[in-house]
Amino acid sequence: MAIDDTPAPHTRPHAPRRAGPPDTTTQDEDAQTCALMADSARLSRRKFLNAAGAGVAAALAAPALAETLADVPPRVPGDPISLNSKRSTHVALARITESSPGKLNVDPVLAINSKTPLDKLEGTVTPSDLHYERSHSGSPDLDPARHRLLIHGMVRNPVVLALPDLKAMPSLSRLHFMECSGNGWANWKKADPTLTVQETHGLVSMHEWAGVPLSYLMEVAGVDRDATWMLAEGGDAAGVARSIPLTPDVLSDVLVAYAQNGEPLRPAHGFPMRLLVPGMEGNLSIKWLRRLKFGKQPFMTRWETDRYTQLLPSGKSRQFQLYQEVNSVITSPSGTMRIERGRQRITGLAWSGRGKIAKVEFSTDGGHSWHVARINPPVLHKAQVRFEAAWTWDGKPTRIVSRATDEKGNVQPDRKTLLATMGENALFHYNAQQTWAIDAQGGVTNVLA
Ligand SMILES: Nc1nc2c(c(=O)[nH]1)N[C@H]1C(S)=C(S)[C@@H](COP(=O)(O)O)O[C@H]1N2
Ligand SMILES: [Mo]
Repeated sequence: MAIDDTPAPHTRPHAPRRAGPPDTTTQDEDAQTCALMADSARLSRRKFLNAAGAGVAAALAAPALAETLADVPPRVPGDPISLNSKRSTHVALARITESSPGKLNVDPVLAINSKTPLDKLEGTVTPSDLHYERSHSGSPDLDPARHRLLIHGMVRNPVVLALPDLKAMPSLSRLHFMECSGNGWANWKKADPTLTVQETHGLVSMHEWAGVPLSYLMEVAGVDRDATWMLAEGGDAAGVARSIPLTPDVLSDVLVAYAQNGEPLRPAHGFPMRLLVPGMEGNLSIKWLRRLKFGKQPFMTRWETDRYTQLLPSGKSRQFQLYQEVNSVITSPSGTMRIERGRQRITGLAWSGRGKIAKVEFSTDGGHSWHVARINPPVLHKAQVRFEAAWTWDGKPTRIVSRATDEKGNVQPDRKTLLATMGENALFHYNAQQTWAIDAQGGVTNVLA
């Protein structure tokens, strides 16, 4: 199987649509063309890197394009200027609902979450309306004029802040991923071959968040130096509340956010304010935030004595498994897609709650041999990166898989390694390498390695 690591051209490399007589190219000719294109792309790699575009020219040069736009529709007057731009009518993007691990597309009334369409997105930033949602008791639409944030406990000056108070404080904006600890949970025990990557991995999203650093609020309230834990509580009916250890990592990264992707938070994501705890399980990022309490030990809410504990093979439960460990997934080709023989653009996302992504590798032979994928900059702290690689599929059944490494040297485990320590009873923090099988017809399915 031929591998080349040159960036894929931004064209459909395989049999572009031609004007004029019907396309009589056979599959074999196409395969040869693709091999030629791959060769010329490889040859021109240095040129491509020096001057963007050389690889594209090489790819375009192979099957001649007809020099006419005769079959392109005529120009027509457009819609009037609008107050909110809509997606193209040719584009369908939506989250999907889930009621329990792998039970998908349920009536929204029964759903506990909805998942991001990772298979249909590009780059790294998730549009706000497609950010996955996990709400334990619905999404209240709070009145910002009446909402307050109380900061108390081991502090010198307890304070009650309204939204304008927060907005008057120094702010920061940062790009961070957010991931539910349940992401990947459908694959703990078995691999349903009908699942898409949205269904297996859609409980992760990435945004630009803006708000006030926690460390600043701690100064305002005069938090006692001996405080080591913080309780964060939401204003929703369930009153989701979590204890967060005041580690250096937390003190430097946590925000009380009021904006997401440039606009005020949307109600489903915590309007008018939420905690953002980068790199840690999503449930710590308390939405509709109304209380921060400082103390010397965890507050032992039911969310951490029961709900978010992790059942180990020994039958004991682990409490406070907070970090979202290094992870990656190939988003294309991925579950239920169909590929054609020839040149492919393999692409996906990688992220780590421990810091920056250092490397992403991919395998097109089920993990026997690995190649380094190209990472699109910027590579940011606790942020997703997009990786890409060019691959020529020879039409034989195989398996593709990715593996990320973070700057701390953590390597995404394969399934066997993860299960060796966690067993199969665990529900959260499934970050095993994701394998997609490709059959002789080019059909792509979710499998366990
Ligand atoms: N108050 C409150 N905060 C909450 C939740 C909730 O139900 N209520 N869900 C948590 C969980 S489990 C996750 S994964 C994230 C999801 O945030 P999102 O819905 O904006 O994606 O919010 C967390 N914060
Ligand atoms: Mo979650």
